[in-house]
Amino acid sequence: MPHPLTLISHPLCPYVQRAAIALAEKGVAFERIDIDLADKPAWFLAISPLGKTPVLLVDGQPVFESAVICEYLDETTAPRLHPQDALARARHRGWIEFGSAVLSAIGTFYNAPDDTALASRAGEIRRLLAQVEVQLGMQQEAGPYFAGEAFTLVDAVFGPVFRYFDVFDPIGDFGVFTGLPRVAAWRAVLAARPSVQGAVGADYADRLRVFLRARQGALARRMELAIPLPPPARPRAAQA
Ligand SMILES: N[C@@H](CCC(=O)N[C@@H](CS)C(=O)NCC(=O)O)C(=O)O
Repeated sequence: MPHPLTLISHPLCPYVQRAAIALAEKGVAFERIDIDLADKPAWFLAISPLGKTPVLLVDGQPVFESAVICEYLDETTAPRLHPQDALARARHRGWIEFGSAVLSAIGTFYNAPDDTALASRAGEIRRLLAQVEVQLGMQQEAGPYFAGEAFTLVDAVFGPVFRYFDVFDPIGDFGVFTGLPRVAAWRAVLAARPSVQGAVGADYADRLRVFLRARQGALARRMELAIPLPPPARPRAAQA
């Protein structure tokens, strides 16, 4: 019998992670099915109109778009991860959209063809995160999460955003968090949250490095210098 909640996933997808984090925060059991986005199965294309993960199957009915999935989960299962107040909720939705813009900027960063573009795209990410820094400074509640003591959907969105930098940091100092102490503190708190940690597999960093190398851009070239691949296995000596 199929599980009542099935998350159609990809091991690296930050949008999938939002849903996985929301489910974990709510203590809801679910089945996760990873698919190959480079070779999308026909059954997946039949339930995902844009051919994108995540899709949440609820009793077999597909719900697509991560923000919509998170809203559905929030409307149907306690504890609420969105504020009760309509205005505060609208503002949180804005920051969730903003989180998607940061993800797009990260995509342009790891696809940068040369060092000049890489630096400029790192600067763009920093410019976006500087706006988050201002917002964190204006919150009535001072941390540790986006809106104070309670973990919200905005936190579920930014945990996967910050996770990229756990892999980028050893490659080089791109200055993305320089002078942004509130963002840096928020990143650390989210990295320690069990729901955020559990949203990816133990092989996430290795998989991301393989993905980044395949981009063959400036970041991949820097990786070769900073994190050399293990030497190829030596051919075995001919048997006597
Ligand atoms: N707006 C979508 C974005 C989802 C998305 O871009 N997913 C990526 C993987 S992280 C995808 O499925 N890409 C496959 C493709 O575009 O062909 C959401 O929030 O769910």
